Amino acid sequence: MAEFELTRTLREGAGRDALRADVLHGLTRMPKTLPPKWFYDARGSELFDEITRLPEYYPTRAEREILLSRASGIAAATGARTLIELGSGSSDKTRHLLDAFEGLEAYIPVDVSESALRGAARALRREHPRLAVHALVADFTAPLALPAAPGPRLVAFLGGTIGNLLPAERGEFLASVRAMLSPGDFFLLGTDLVKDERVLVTAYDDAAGVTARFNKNVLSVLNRELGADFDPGTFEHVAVWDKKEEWIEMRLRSLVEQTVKVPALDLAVDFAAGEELRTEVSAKFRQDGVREEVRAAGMRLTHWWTDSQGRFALSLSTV
Ligand code: AVJ
Repeated sequence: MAEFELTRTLREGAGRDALRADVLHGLTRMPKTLPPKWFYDARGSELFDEITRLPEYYPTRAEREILLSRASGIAAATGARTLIELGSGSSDKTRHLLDAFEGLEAYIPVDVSESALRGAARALRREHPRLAVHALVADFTAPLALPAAPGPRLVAFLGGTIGNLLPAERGEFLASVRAMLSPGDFFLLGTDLVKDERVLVTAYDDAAGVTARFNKNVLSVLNRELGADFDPGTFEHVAVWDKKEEWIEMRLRSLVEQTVKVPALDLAVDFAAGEELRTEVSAKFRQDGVREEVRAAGMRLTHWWTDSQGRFALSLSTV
């Protein structure tokens, strides 16, 4: 029997309230912003999946190369009996780890999407019948109450998603990861690395226009969830490299002067022609920066692995 436990820590309607608060805050300030987490409705998740298969979008393949080549090294370095994965989604990347972790007893996937968690937990229990799976429906950017599980424990945050947090949010996030760890536990982090500007911009502005559709999809989310009347056709996709911050910014540029209504918030939002709405930052890292950020959160970097082309890194830290 492919059984697993599932714990919900999100109260009913929490997602709706958070979306309303984010949209109200982001669309009434200058410059306008929206947090990237609202990209991922069913359609957005599909489009992101398509992005990971684009020739221009290297991070997924680069991280997979490291996971496949280093899984047994990570297992040996940590001796983990429990794997906790933050933002686990479909748990696709985790499979590369699970196959190498012979001593693993428990897997705790954490995600806001209950449907993704159920699908992943069911499949993993089928492939690893002796593994205890306890799925946690939770927002990992808030402090987590984890189920009891045997140590050493490895907390993993893969995919470079840490780059979607702003520096202050990153500090808070790393501090909350630190709070989950006991002595002997580890933190495995995936980070995309600073590289040639053209390679970076192209990864976020692909020739087939998939990333443009992914970016504009957030407007459809606002239309559906808040009754807004965004016309995605009146916005264009923009990807720029901010040299100073060392992050990619995705924006939506209004092609015309227009007013958009958001009835659920009793809001009318004016856009000037050419005005840009920031929808995502995707920070790129260097080893020194990651070491310093984990240190500031009370952890110590012990391992640093990159793919053969030096585009992406997995790092291991401990307390
Ligand atoms: C969610 C961090 C993997 O920032 O690269 C892909 C999201 N945005 N293309 C990233 C994304 C545009 C992605 N991650």
